[in-house]
Amino acid sequence: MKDIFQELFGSAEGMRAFRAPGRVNLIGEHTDYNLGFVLPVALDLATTVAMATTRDGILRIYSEHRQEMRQWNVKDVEGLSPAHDWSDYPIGVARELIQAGFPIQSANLLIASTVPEGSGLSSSAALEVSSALAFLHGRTLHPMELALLCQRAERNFVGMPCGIMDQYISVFGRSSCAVEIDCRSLGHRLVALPAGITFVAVNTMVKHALASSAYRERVAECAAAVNALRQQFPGVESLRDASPAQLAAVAPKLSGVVARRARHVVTEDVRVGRFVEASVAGDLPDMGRLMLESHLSLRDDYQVSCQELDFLVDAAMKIDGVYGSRMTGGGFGGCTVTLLRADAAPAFKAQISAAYQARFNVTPLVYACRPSDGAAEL
Ligand code: GAF
Repeated sequence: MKDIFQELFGSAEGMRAFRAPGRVNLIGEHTDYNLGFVLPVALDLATTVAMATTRDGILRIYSEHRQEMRQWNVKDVEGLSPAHDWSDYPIGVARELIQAGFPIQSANLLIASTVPEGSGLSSSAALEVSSALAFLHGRTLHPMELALLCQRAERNFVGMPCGIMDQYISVFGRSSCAVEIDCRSLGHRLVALPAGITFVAVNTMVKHALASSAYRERVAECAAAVNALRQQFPGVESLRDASPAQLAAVAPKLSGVVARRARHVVTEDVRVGRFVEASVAGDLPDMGRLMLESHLSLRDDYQVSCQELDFLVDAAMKIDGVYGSRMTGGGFGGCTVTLLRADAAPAFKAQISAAYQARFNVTPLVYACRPSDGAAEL
């Protein structure tokens, strides 16, 4: 990275590099903004931002993936409007840092990433968190504040009303464990994964372009369900608080769509708890069943799947050694995650690729999900 930095900016003096991982979510989808539970794993796919301060008053950011350089006067950063491209992530973070009392210095930044974009593996949060660490350049910010600040950047500047899962796991990920996050208390516990198994992500190669507007709609539909629930059960402040029985009681007052959205969230929260118990007990068939139930609920009730994701899940379930499979992330494309015996992974990769290629004439990328640590300086 130092060589590229030197070549791009003429000097790599004082360069420091910061890494933040992408994630795969094992279960608990579209529950984070309903203040429920999620169970992601930080991956060894990560974004690295290298930075060196300069004295010319200019902030330059180069994206290796896009092969694009952007530059701004540092003093203008606070007042910038979104450009609706990749630069909104680091600039959104820079603005939040300024507002939090961390002035942005004149600097050169180089972004490099192995997290595939638009694939449901959280390339956005990896970019936000690694950019924030680069801008901080050794200044300390509490890890929870770091995650929340990056979430604010995405909500306020990028304009995506996301929950906290992606930024949280990018900061707090741990190698060898999944992390169960309580999205209301913002506490977490580490969940050991059974021996002899592995998780594999398969990329439909469909970029989730529809996701942003559909995501917004889902957030609004969940809020509508909470409003109706509250009239009858004043203690319900978010779907996290609603039991299946309470939801059934108000269902006749909800539109069919809103009732289905709420049913997904309420049942998904229950599945996260059961999945964690099954993981601790090493009950692989139960873990697999819960993943499949999650997928069907996302497909039928939450309606955020697509034919490519459904195909991959169905095809995975027919392959030897597979316990369960589901879409992961926001949906409308991106990846599935599959739980399988570790020794079955090579054959799984070959068979799922061949099946997808035969059906869609597209070669899917397949990633071994290796749990990794959260963001840090390299
Ligand atoms: C996206 C969002 F950014 C997350 O906050 C989460 O809601 C996820 O979709 C769905 O579970 O990754």
